[in-house]
Amino acid sequence: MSELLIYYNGEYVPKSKATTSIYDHGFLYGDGVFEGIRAYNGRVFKLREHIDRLYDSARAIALKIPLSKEEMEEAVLETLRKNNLKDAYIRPIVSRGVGDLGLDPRKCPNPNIFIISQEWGAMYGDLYEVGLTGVTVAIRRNSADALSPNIKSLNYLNNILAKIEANEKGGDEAIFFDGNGYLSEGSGDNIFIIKNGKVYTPPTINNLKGITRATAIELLKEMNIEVIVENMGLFDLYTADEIFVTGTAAEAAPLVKVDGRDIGDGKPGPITKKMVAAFEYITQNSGTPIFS
Ligand code: PXG
Repeated sequence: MSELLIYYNGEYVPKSKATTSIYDHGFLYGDGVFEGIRAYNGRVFKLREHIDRLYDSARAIALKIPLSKEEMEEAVLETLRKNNLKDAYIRPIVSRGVGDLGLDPRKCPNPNIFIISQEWGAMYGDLYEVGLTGVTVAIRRNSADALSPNIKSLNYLNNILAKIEANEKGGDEAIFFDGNGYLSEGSGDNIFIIKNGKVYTPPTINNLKGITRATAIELLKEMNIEVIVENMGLFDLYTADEIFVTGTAAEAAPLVKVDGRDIGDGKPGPITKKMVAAFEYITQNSGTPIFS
C-alpha cells in the first residue's frame, strides 16, 4: 500500500516526509491549534463549522493562518481526494512555526500547516449498544481565565492528565469538573444529562464549544425534546436518568455507569438511543461532498 499523503504548507507529501523542526513552537510549547473532523460516506461533516473553530482558536492565540477559510476547506477536501478517502478522520494542525528556544512567538515568522487524514470507522464499536463507563477525575478542567477550554490548542495536557486518571481508575472516559465544582466535559467530548425527560448540558464557558454538541442540541429540538443549558454538579451526574457524551471521535455515546454507580438501569436509555440514531442518520446524509 502506498504511503498516506499529508498536506504540508501547500504540498502533498508522503507521511514520512511530513516533518517539522524540533524548534517548531508547536513542539517546544504546544503553541498551535488543531481540529478533528470526520468524513462519512464521501462527505465531510460540518466542514465550515470546524474551519470556523480552527480560525477562532488561532485568533485567540494571535496566530494568523496564512490561508483563507475557503483555501483551508479546499485543502481538507483535496487531502481526502489525494488519499481516496470516503470515511475518514481529518486532523488539520497549525503550529506557530519554527523559532528559537525562547517563548516569544515573534521569533516564529511562518506558521506550519499540516492536514493529516486517515480511514476511520466508529470509535467504540459495540460499546454504543452496551454503553461506556465514566469516572470523575480529581484534576480540574483548565479555567477560562488561565487557558480557555474553548481554544483547541496543541497543549492537551489537561485532557491527557484526565485520561491517565480515568485509565488508572478503569473507566472508559474521564469526566471533568471545573474549579468551582461545575460539570465541564469529558477528556475529548461534551456531556449531556437527562432527567425526567429533559436534557441538560453545561454552558461552554468551561468546556469546548463542541460541534457535535451543537448538532445534538439541534437534533433534540427537532425531536421536541427540551434542552436546558445550565451548570450542574456531581449530584446531578449521579442521579441522572441517562447520560451521553458527544464528540467528533466519540459521536453520540451512552454513559451507563459513573464512579461505579449505574445511571438509570445501567443500560442506554430511550432518549440516548434516539440521539445515537439521529446522529448516525445526519452524519450519513449531510456534509460537503469530497468528490463532486
Ligand atoms: N471537548 C474536548 C476537550 C474535545 O477535544 C470535544 C469536546 C468534542 O468536540 P466536537 O467539536 O468534536 O464535537 C473535543 C473534540 C480523541 C480526541 O482522541 C477527541 C477530540 C479531539 C482530539 C482527540 O478522543 N475531541
